[in-house]
Amino acid sequence: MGINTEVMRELLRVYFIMGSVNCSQKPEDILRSAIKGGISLFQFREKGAGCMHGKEKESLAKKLQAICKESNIPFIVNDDIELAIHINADGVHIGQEDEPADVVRRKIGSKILGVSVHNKIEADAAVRQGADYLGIGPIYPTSTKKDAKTVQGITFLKELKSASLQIPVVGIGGINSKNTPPIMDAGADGVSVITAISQADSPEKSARELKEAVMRKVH
Ligand code: TZP
Ligand code: MG
Repeated sequence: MGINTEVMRELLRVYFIMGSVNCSQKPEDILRSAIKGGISLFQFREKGAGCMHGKEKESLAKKLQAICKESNIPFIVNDDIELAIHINADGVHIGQEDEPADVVRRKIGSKILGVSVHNKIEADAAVRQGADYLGIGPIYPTSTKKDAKTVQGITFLKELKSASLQIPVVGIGGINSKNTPPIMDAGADGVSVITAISQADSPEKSARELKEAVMRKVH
């Protein structure tokens, strides 16, 4: 584990995730606007039909990483551990279909490690294997992730809270500023969103509204 737990909680408040296929404007413009609005963390998730690969993907990653760096927003890479190491990203996010968290932890050293989990067994394993935070979802219906698991609402978040897990947690899936309060009340440290920001007319305004909704409820 690399990062301080309380710092991690703060980074998870408004966690923006995006890849080229999620964007209706230029990804660089969306990211700059989202940063102005107050996002706290960014994940490059280049996935789905028509997504980039190889050098093209690396080039977009570097562009977005440079924008994050200007504003001190940590830059996380989804799934692609090799890319994360190659460009010296601040962390990686993996799911249950990726390499085991302890293997990834050994590869990335003290970089941030996020793991998606769907039940207490997966959560306990991720904690043991060195995760810095857990991603929980889909909380609400989403059309962004085609292979998303069943919608779970806030049930699992509440279960984790009552188990007094110390690890920071973030909700994902169909989240916007209006439906954020129950997620925070259930014990999340923040919300992660794709569509709510990447498809907004004003990513800046959307990020700001998310931040306000989260900050009203920060524990
Ligand atoms: N994992 C669970 S739901 C989801 C991921 C990556 C997609 C979230 O996207 P959106 O657009 O915020 O619902
Ligand atoms: Mg994955």
